[in-house]
Amino acid sequence: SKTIYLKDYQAPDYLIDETHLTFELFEDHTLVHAQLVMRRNPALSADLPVLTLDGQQLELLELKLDDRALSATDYTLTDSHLTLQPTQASFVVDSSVRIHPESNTALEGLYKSSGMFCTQCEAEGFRKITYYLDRPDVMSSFTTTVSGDKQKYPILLSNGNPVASGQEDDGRHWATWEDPFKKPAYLFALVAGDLWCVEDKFTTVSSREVTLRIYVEPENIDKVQHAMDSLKKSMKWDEEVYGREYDLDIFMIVAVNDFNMGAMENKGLNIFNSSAVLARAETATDAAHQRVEAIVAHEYFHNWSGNRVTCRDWFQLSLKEGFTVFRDAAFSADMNSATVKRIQDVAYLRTHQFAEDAGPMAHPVRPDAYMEISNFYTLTIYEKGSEVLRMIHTLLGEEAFRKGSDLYFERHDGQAVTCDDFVKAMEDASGIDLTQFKRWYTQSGTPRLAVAERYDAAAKTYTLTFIQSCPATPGQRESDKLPFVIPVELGLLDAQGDDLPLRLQGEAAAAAGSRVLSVTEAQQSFTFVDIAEKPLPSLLRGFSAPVKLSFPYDRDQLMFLMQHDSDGFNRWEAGQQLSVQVLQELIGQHQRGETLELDQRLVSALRTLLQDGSLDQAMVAEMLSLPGEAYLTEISDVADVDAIHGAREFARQQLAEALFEPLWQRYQANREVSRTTPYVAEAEHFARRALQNIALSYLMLTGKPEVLAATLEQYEACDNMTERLTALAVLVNSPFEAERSKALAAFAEHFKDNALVMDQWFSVQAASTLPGGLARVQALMEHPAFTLKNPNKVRALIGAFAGQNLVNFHAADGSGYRFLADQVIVLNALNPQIASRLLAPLTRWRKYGSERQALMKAELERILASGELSADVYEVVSKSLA
Ligand code: B3K
Ligand code: ZN
Repeated sequence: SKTIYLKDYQAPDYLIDETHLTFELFEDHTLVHAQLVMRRNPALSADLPVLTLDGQQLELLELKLDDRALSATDYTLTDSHLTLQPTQASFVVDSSVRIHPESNTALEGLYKSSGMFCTQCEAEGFRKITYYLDRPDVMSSFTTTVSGDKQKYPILLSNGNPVASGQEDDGRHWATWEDPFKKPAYLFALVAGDLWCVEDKFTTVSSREVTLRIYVEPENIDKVQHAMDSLKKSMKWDEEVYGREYDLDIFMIVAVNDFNMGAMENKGLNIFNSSAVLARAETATDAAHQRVEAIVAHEYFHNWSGNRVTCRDWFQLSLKEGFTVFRDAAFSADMNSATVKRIQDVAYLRTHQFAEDAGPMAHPVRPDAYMEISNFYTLTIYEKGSEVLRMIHTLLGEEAFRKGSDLYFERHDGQAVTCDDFVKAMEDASGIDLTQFKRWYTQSGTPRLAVAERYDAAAKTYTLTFIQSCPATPGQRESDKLPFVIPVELGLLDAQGDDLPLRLQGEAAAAAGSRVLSVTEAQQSFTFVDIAEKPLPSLLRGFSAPVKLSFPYDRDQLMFLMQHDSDGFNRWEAGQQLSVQVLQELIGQHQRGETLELDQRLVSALRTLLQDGSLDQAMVAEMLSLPGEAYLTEISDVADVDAIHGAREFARQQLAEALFEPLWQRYQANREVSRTTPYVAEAEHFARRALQNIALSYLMLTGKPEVLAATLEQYEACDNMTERLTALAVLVNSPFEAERSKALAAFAEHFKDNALVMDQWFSVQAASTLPGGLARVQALMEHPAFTLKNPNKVRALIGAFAGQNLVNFHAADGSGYRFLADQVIVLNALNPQIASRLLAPLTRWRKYGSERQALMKAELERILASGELSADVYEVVSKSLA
């Protein structure tokens, strides 16, 4: 495989002003006719170089240049390109190709899913549909005609507005769509199928009426209202918060069952994984409802951050993805609890993105090289990219940031631009120089920020000294890395837990209780004056920068912060740090073969929380959740899988027993409300169920009969999937074998026709840490509802096993690794993108002890030697072994 470098970027030789497509859909092939109205790029010289079009897996039937049929001697064809020589500055290329969507298992380009045709073109799938300049800086208007059997495919959709349709005499019909907005080919979409839709209207801020439609298979028509509500909220929010109005007369979402990721922002015709759009009480959990809301918003927001203003090249991917994640996070924060949203995002970032940053695939937010672009839809591009935007927002403030985004959209509407262009708009609008800040785009790895304090009682000064560094990452030595701009939001607490007024040496007046310091040097001190007593610092409030901060808090200080910090995020963070300290102590005891002894301060801190009826229940639920095994792995130098699992389970068990009474009370009170209130998908109800459910999972660890009875009651009598799935998971992880089997069987029988619910049934079992996990997963692969061809199934069973069931996946005999490698080898031929993603846990081999390292590496080597590898799998495996 060949590496592509950012430094080699060149503007396109030719542009495509208009693209006219005709698709003739048949059961055993599809014909695609493309007419491309092209011209020499006027920004380049007047000579006429050869035209090289991208094209893969296409059978060329006919090729014309300005109406003149070309013969095989007039062009060159390889398995990835078609080259021909234009003779004038403006010209028209006509091509006809045959493709085979019916046998496309990679789910890229045009393919079939549950009998319907659909597309996925980002990043480079359009070249599997027709010969084209398949790069995001070539933007064209599109007209698309689709024809197909009227009975099988009554609905024929593409981007833009419908302009014509008609019947043919042989049972076929056709429809023509016109998209007036110029777009790159990656935003092209086509759908044909037997679909029903829910329709609604949205009136934009300038009083234009937009038709909204969500298309699904008929049996799912009762599961789209939540997505429709989310869409309308998103449209309103983007008008209010970013001044962005929708631009076409119609906005469509289509749900498909076989999809490589969550959803895709095709202009005017978003295509969604059905798991990211379908939601109703009986079949989708609270988390699934919130995920649907977030993804609907994310794809809708792309209409401006991605579509109207797009990326010049794929190295700039975070330009649209980091920004759009930042936008959807703010939206979700506004719709639900902002603090809880931040906690969940940070926990996810620190567990998964930090691990990526520390592994063989680490790359900057703006990468400078890749082999397969599909491998770069990463946590770094999305989540860290969003953190980078969040820091810009923190440094500029709300108002200047909005001016900057307005300027960006206005200046670059209709263009394909770079991350530098975005930052320039922010600088121009705010007058703030972001030159040094831009290192966040080019330097990979997670910075460390060590903080030390010094209090001078006589001078009444308090000094904080920050030392930043960033570990080596592939291609970047530690010594090459220059200091980042790290915004540190902080407060200083007095003995009562109140925020002290903050005045830095040299400043005229004190500011209110929380402020942002910009740490810009490798080592830098800040001295606060008029500090009458030694304060307790609350650092990095709201997680104001994606760094690993260390400060030598003792456990009593952390308990104090848990109760008093004015920043909700940092109250949670103090609890996490306390838990980490306590768990690391237990891990050490486990490793030394000592009797485990839980620090009772953790028990009393959590007791205080449970007994305080005034706290937000969602916060209490978050604070009761101990750091996960994956996070404990990430922060270990050498992760001891068994000690981590043993220590964490011991702590959970101890907490369950010590806190039985308050947990039981909170559980019963909340279950009582759930029992008597119909399901509502809103923050306050999410909060109640979250606390109810985490309480239940602790309570069941005691094995008491009244808890088993309560679990069975909840399982059978609830009206929603959140309570039902929790009860099922609690049983699946319990020693009550008869009840477990019975519930699993009843669940499968009841939901056997609902693929998304069956995914949850697979996941709950795949994640069960009881011994024998691999054998259970292998047995489930034989279940009639399982298939390797459906990405949701692969993620639900194999992905959940390797990613969430760490004790079983990391079994000392290497059986988990062998199993995963076997699946990757099969999937490599079927669906390279899914194979490559599934592989991630094996790439983390450096985290483990030498025996596991050897076993994991051996499996990577076996994959490498297994035959012809896709670029996707080859890149990840070869970089992991390098
Ligand atoms: N832009 C798509 C992701 C496409 C992934 C291609 N392998 C979804 C999103 O981020 O909104
Ligand atoms: Zn996106």
